[in-house]
Amino acid sequence: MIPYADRYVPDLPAEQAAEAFYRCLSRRRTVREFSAQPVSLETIQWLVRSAGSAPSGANKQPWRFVCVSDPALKREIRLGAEEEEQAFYRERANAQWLADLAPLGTDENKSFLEVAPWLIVVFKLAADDDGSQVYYVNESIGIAVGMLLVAAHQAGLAALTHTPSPMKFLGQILHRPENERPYLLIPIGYPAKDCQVPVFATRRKPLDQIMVVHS
Ligand code: IYR
Repeated sequence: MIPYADRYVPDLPAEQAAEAFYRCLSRRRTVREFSAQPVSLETIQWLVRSAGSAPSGANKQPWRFVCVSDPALKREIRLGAEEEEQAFYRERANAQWLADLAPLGTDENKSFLEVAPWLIVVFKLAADDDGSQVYYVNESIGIAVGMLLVAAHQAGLAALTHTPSPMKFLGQILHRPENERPYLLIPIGYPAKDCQVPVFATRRKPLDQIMVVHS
């Protein structure tokens, strides 16, 4: 053990620091219309470092963030995703699911996969690279992705948590080893200048519906 000497201490009292962060974070929107404006590799590296600082079961860090800006690969990924999404919208989704998605205006066209300057393809490790066990993988990687989204937001970037299903094609296109399973596909970039977001997605449940207090 070592002393926790570099603890982050905000300039503000906890209530104000917490509120200020909420005011920033509550302006995050999931975006499907990206600008082609480039984002540097250095920026993406900082985002992935933030994600990689997440807590994980036994600190196994059971994740890999495959970052793609190569246009040919982005195109392949788009074509793979659109193939699955065509099947989803035409056959796999039931009527209720399609009704729930209607306010988002989504369909099988996934042009954002080519427009966004970066695609971060998140893989979860079913075993560590040396074959050893990993723990609480879903919890760990979910936290890491949350931290990635927050890091992108505070850098002024927008992201989309995209889940073409099934996602097997991602491992094939990116030649990932057997222990890596696709988890999420995250286009990242600046929002398009005339970017629209669904008003439906801005409606957050009020605190009394998401919070129970015993004090
Ligand atoms: N994966 C599809 C469908 C989709 C499903 C849910 I649940 C969403 O919140 C959004 C979309 C697509 O990306 O279009």
